[in-house]
Amino acid sequence: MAAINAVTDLSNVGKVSVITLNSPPVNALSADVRDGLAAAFKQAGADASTNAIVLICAGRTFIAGADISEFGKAPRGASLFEVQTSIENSPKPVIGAIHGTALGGGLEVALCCHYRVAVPSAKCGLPEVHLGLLPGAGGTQRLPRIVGPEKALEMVTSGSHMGAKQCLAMGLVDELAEEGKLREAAIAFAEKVVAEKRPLRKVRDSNEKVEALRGKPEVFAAFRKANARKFRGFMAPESNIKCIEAAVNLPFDEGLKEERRLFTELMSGPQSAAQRYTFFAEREVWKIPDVPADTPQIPVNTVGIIGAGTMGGGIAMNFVNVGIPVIIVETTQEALDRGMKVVRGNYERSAKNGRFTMEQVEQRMALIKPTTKLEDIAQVDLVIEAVFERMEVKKEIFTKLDAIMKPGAILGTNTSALNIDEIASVTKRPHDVIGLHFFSPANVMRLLEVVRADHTSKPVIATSMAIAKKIGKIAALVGVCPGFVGNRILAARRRAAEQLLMSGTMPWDIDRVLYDFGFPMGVYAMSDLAGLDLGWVKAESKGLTIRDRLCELDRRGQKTGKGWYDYDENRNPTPSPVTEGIIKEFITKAGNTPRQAPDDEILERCLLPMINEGAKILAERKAIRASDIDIIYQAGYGFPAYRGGPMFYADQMGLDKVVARMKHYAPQWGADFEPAALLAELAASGKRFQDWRAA
Ligand code: TC6
Repeated sequence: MAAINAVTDLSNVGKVSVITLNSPPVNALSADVRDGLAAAFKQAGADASTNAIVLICAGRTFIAGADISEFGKAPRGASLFEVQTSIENSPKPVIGAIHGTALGGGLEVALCCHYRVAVPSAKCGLPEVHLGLLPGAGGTQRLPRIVGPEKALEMVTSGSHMGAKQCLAMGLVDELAEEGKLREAAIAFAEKVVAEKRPLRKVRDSNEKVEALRGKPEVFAAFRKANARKFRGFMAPESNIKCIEAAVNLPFDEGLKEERRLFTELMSGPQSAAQRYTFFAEREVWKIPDVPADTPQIPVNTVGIIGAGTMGGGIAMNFVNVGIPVIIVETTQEALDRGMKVVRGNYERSAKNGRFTMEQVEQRMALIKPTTKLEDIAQVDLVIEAVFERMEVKKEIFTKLDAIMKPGAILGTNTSALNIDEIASVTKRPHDVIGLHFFSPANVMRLLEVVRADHTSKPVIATSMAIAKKIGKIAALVGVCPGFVGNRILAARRRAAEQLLMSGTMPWDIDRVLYDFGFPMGVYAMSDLAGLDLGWVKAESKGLTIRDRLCELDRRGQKTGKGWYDYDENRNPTPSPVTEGIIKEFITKAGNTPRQAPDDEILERCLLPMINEGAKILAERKAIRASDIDIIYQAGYGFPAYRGGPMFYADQMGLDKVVARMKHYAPQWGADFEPAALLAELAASGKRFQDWRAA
């Protein structure tokens, strides 16, 4: 085997040249890889002793795409286009040998090979849309020529990974190889191609499938319409669709030009910058500076959950979904039965929607053991308390847990706001106590805030993060403070919205601006969904707040058909004159002169306090890094992915401008607009949140 460069080897097996890439972790198309490929194809093409070429990768995967960390930097080395051209125009047949994942630029390279062989576990896809991009190396022009424009539309706009068998059926792969025998199979396939004198098949020349859709714009119109809600606010899906349209309507080279134009537009825009940032943020969030990856973990084979309410039931589903048995405890048989019925109902609904079979529903239900005896959970490895938010109740439960749980069990609480140090203080093992803050509905929402208390041990933290990954969540480690990270920032936005309301801006105007910004719903629509009566006690209500008055009128949200908004029978909201009347009364009583804030002011006054609160959280070390806050906001609160999160949004705005706008509002709107020390400091030194790390 001859080394072409540090990441590329070339060897001959009989009459086949084998080019092997080895650039861990994922063989991304870095400058070195491109240089290596360009040189290797040149050398193999000129080698008179071989008549075919196999391209294969070492390590866990085929090429997983362009090197995302190179985006936005000055170009170096051979271009991807050069590499692709040398493959496609090779005088000898080139066979791509795929294992792991052929993604993005990786699949685009494979599409330039004349043939493709894959192991059954391999996956192919064009996930660029998740990075706010489109496959900019011919993928949008070649893919529809193989799989057809309709399937290509679906693949490029969803970014989904297709299994090898599916790829074989679609013609994306020509042959499946036995698992673990890819190299031999690809070489044998190459020999067969030569023996049978098969042509140097170029995908670019195959026009039948794209031409079949020419003159049928209605197919694209229908696709756009069917996906309008899913694509709302994102630029990349529309650009991907336009590229497939170009593949259908233009000759190949013209289509490539259009693809390049749209790719460049996306690459230089703010959305892709946010989505690329998110890609790395989602990986960084698992890394905890003082809890290294080799921290010992506690095996978690059984879980106990206290409370069979909406939260407890939803949490239980996460574990049984991955085959971990759960014991769920309630105080009364009725509450237990009710909770189990809700869980069963959720599963049966999924079965009805075809997500799994009734047999699987029964298998999952069989993994949940309901009980009214707390002692039944004494031997579980992890217990999660999910009862209502009262400190006395939580303390009572943790005192009991301390008495009965086996040594070393992890004691988790799902509190969303209470002081976990105080809860832990009633036990003799505060090092085993941790917050596991799931978001409702717990079986659906991706986010888990893992809350580290003063004495939580490192193995307990490492295990909690690992278990979160196992159950498919994205976890962020946060510290104890009121509301932790997510709800604390949400409270800041809520205070800002209340100020807007009390100065004459109506809830539906605030919500409209937040929705247009990209949130799935605004402050008041969310309050209607959650129920205005959360924490409201009828007997104690004295009509002192707008919420009291609304609840007193039984305007308790969607569930009573009215809240901040009025709802029709399909739960469509309309602004409510009753709510407006009550708000105006309160404004008058407070002596305020009503003024409708313009949209840009509404947005700034909602977002700036969130950013400021985020800065305080970082300074207090309640979050490890700004990008963790952004992950929390995307995964738990619907912050639009194409804006990155509140902290990235601030970075993009420029922290000096953030500070200037806050100072503009501070004299009138108070403390939430006084720039936090860290924010002021970063702004003054021209720095960004994303570069800040705790000293
Ligand atoms: C494209 O191709 C555009 C082409 C047009 C050109 C004109 N670049 O996810 P993991 C790193 S766009 C750089 O934990 P897994 C990752 O940061 C690209 N780095 O592993 C992590 O680093 P860390 C289209 C990358 O086994 C490490 O590798 N392709 C890239 O759970 C391991 O990653 C994609 O969007 C990259 N492309 O999943 C695919 N990929 O250890 C993106 C990964 O320092 N990648 N890294 O934290 C993936 O979806 C997954 O990484 C995976 C492996 C499925 C390949």
